[in-house]
Amino acid sequence: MANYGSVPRVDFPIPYKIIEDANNHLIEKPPEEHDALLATLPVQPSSTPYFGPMQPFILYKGAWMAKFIVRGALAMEQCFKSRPTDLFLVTFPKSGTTWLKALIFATLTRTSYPLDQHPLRTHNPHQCVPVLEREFATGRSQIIEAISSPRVLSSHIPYSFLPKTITDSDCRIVYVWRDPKDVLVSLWYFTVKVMGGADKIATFEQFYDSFCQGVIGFGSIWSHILGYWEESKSRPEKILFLRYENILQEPVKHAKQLAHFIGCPYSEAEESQGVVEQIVELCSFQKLKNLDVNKGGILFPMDDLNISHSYFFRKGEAGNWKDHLTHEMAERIDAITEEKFKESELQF
Ligand code: PAP
Repeated sequence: MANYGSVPRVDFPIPYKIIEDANNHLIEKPPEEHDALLATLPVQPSSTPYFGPMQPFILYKGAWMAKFIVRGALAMEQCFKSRPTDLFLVTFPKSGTTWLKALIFATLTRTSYPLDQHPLRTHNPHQCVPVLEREFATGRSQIIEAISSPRVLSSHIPYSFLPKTITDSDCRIVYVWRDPKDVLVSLWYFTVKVMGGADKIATFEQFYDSFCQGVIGFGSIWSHILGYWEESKSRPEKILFLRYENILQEPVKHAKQLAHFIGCPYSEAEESQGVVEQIVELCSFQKLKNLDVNKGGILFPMDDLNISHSYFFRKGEAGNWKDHLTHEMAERIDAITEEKFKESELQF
């Protein structure tokens, strides 16, 4: 086991293991230097439906965001230093983050561990790939520094929030998007679980309305997707733009594409030995959902949020919205998608 200062290290970093091992040594208090700026930003009216402690949202760069995300983005702008080998997974929440964290992490570490003893069998994918803005917002940015290269980091922030150290450097971004209707339904069920019941928050219809208006804590899903899409068109070597439903349909093809993009393509020998299929299987919904580690356990015990590992595994399919949205609700979202995407060449 390598040693990083006083922090014990595993050979390939599992970031949240670093936190546990560090025994909170790397935890500072949340940054305060942007409090004055944050206090000047427009705040969502108190009459807005309530969906959880991330509210009230604030308006930053045209997006209604949870305050801690803006705090994290500002701290990243100020302090984060990317490395050329960094790899970022960016998603609008509930677009396939957990799955792609697993796929990227398993792909990169496939020679570090025998697949039958891979850390994904004993760690939730979110323990393997930290969320940048979360760590910066909560004073744990040193954990990001402590990870050895190549780092895999994730984010939910819009492209316009990314610091220049990410946008103007050689590091690469994998962006995944998903049918907004399935994102909405997935986000609703997740919110209900985190809040301890649908009776604790506003109604599904209100949640739906807020989602359509982009007032859900991460800005508008359509602007989020388009921000990364436009950039990926001009810099495909920088941003790999993937769609959840396409990966579901052809996981092996996308796993190969992903491996190539992140700089560790499968060799002919690996392909003939079926390694790609084994990675896809290890990261599949059924496999991950049924692992003991993902049936329980709290993801961020230090945050008092009580997010169980199991909350990230619900249906894992395309089109589950059909069981939850009326025809009119679905049509309204599709009309927004069509309208927003019409100038962009992005096919829905
Ligand atoms: P996050 O952005 O908060 O991390 P994220 O992982 O994107 O969440 O979303 C969870 C969704 O991905 C769930 O979708 P559902 O509610 O429609 O079912 C979850 O089931 C799905 N999911 C998790 N793991 C996988 C996987 N291995 N393959 C396919 N879908 C998955």
